[in-house]
Amino acid sequence: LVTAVDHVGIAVPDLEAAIAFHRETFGLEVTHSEVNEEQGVHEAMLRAPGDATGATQLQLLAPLRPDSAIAKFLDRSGPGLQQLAFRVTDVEAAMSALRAKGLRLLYDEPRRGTANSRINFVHPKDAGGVLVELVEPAEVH
Ligand code: V0V
Repeated sequence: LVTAVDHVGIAVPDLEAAIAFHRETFGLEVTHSEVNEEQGVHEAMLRAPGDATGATQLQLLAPLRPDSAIAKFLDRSGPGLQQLAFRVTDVEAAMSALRAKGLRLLYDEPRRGTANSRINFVHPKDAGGVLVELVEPAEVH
């Protein structure tokens, strides 16, 4: 079902400040950044310099709007780990398999994630208190 840990997501109030912190403190490098209007985030993906393409990345997530998931998370919990994302080859198949085990998915159909991936989330109450994301990467050509 799961082929890799795709990324770990941290909610941050200020994306540029968080990028600078992770670059200057830990030497991480930004590989990608984008605005996802539907998800209400301005995000960046970072990786350790020794890691190959496809290795687990760190995702920094800043809110675009006060009613977004990240803004609500920051209000309730403050900055910190917000999600764990598993890479899958077929997000619909993963959704079906998890539904069959009685887990609640947040969306009926996959939505658009980072770099045109297809994503869904398992409700944190059904995954040990962790917001688990399923990511089917876009095909790389
Ligand atoms: C809320 N809860 C969490 C949580 N957020 N627990 C663990 N991790 C989190 N991130 C807990 C919360 O404390 C409540 O526990 C309970 O879940 C239900 O909370 P709620 O008030 O009913 O719901 P909300 O309004 O806090 O929403 C929570 C959910 C929301 C997970 C439904 O954040 C959501 O829709 N997330 C999916 C979208 C998302 O996170 N987008 C931003 C990343 P108690 O108090 O009842 O015990 S975008 C992204 O990752 C992209 C683009 C990508 O990777 O490609």
